[in-house]
Amino acid sequence: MDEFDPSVFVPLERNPASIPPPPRAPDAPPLYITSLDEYHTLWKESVNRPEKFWGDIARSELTWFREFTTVCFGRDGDIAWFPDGFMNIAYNCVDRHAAKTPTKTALIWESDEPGQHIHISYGELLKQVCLVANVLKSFGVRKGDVVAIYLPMVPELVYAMLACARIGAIHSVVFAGFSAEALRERINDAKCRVVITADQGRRGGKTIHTKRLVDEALLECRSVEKVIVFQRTGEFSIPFHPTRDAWWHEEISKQRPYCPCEWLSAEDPFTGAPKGLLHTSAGYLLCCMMTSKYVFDYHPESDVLGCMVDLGWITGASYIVYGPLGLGGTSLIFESVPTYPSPSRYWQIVQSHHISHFLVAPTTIRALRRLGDQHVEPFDLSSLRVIGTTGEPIGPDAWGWLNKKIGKERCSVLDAYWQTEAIMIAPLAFLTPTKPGSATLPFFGIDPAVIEPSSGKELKGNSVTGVLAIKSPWPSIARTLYSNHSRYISTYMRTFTGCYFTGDGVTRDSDGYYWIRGRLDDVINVSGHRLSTQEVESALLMFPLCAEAAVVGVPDEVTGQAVFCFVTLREQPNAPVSALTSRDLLENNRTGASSDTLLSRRIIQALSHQVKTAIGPFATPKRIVIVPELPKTRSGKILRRLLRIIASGQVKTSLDADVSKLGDVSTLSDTSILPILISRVHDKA
Ligand code: 6R9
Repeated sequence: MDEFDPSVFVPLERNPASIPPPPRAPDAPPLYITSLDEYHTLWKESVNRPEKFWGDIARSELTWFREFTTVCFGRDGDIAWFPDGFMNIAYNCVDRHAAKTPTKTALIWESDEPGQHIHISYGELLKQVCLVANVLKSFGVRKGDVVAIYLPMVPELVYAMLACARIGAIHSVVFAGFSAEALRERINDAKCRVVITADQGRRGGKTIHTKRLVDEALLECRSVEKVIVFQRTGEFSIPFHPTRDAWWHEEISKQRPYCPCEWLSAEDPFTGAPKGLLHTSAGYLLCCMMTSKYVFDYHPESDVLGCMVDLGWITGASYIVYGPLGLGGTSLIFESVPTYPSPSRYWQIVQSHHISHFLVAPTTIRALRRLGDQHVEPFDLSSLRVIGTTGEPIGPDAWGWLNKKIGKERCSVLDAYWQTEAIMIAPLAFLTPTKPGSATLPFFGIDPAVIEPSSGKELKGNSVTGVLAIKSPWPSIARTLYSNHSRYISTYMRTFTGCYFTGDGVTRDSDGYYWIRGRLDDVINVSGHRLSTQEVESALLMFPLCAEAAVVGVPDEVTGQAVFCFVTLREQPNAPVSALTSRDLLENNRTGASSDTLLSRRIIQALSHQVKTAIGPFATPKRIVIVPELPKTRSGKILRRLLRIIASGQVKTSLDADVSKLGDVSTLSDTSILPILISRVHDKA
């Protein structure tokens, strides 16, 4: 950890006063937790007496086939929660609600084409899940088998996930925009015997040849015996392998619509999450439900949760499926993209489906904000109560836009920090005073420690910066890395003895609020000064024209490493560079016209000055390149690894041989950006 010097994060003079939560509408359902004092009392209990705290909650919130007698067993990464209890996730998410409220809407599906949507009741959901579960059983899928699901965002994807949970199979959901190669890798890693897919997908008005990609992937997947094909578009000319492939609709027509639930141990694995992490049944479900309830103040009787992310990302699994359905609420599944057919699509959906809870990745919000307020203004967003972002720091500017333009200053706007591995730090809606840019206070069961990286000692008290670790065990922590427990222990549990290591830098400010400072591997060493890329990005983002920024370190003969910045610009600037219009800039940017124009030069100078004054002359960027988009994963994380290689000049052309130097680009959401990035770097180098 000696690469990391916490003094690079200088947050304290930027420790703003907290903003009180907005007043609650008179007709809003009552808060679960009514005061900050109550939160503090419960939080203390959750970390001081975790067995009592989680035991009580697990008993009251989950339905058990056989109730546990032991709450927690083991320590330091080798941990089991409720180990002698038996339950089933699908039973908890479907059956128990179908019995009580069979006609209540469980899922709203909004298709790629606006206006086309369906409502699926709990009764119908139970039937569909059972049918798929029986199909899987008929193909020999048993408890512990891994099923790959490569479907577009259709209700059948949720049926398939819950069908797996019902029979104890482990689902590996692969985003249907991933390449054949990425799919193949995931299938082979988990040795899947069955793949569930669709003939084609529709996304943003375009057709995706899903089945064709599966066929390509399966050329080198020995383990797969069956491919179940859901007919999304009904395009019959898709290739069909007579013995291996089976139509979804034909197979379910052979099955009865009830399938008994497998009794699963609370500790049975149920999802192989991305990153190869394994979650177990009861702990994971419980925490999805509890965060939906307490962080988002989600009331299943009346609220509609619209979590606008892919189901292949843990956030989608947790807040499209397991959180809201575990509580018996209504959840939206969205097939399209936020800009189809126009950048108003989200707001249209909020209006027409009366979304109360809107969750999204900050990157999407920054992109929409960049396109201008005119796309938001005509819509009635009065159904919204809570807006949540996760996955990346949201930053005060984008937070402010969400608060003002979307939430109209009457919604709780929450920045939730968590990882695939665990659920961790977030404000409680309508309760925790917010500081834009801070994830605020820990969730129940999370006892954060700020660790001094070189000594590994805990930094007690407030106004400290270091590495974020978690001291106490809690139920939703991922239990292992698939087939590699020793790596799991060494990555997460051994770095700082007795603590779970997050890999993120953190500041606990003078009020005890947590500020996530970015991944520790994103640190640049300029002439011995260690800089966090996030710090430079925040400085760039303070410049009004800058929409997004990604900063990487490149080798430099003099300084060791130098700061290299990629930025995108806003469409509707309210900028001090008054001579420039946003159109000029974007046009200049899009057409690929030489970036060496007066316009871009002036912006680049201003941005450079911004960094210099905000951080110090040593941080002055070596290069700032204006680009139309940044390379991101589906969940909106900037792939700095690719930018680092491109910025260092190792990739000179867009020819295959050169691009292959970038390594695995399968998680990139849009590869068409790569040639543009490469040429922009070489434009002026
Ligand atoms: C849910 C998810 C985890 C990493 C995490 C951190 C970053 C997530 C954040 C945040 C700042 C937030 N991260 N939420 N950084 N503020 N509110 O994203 O899981 O894909 O595993 O990523 O994302 O760096 O360590 P995952």
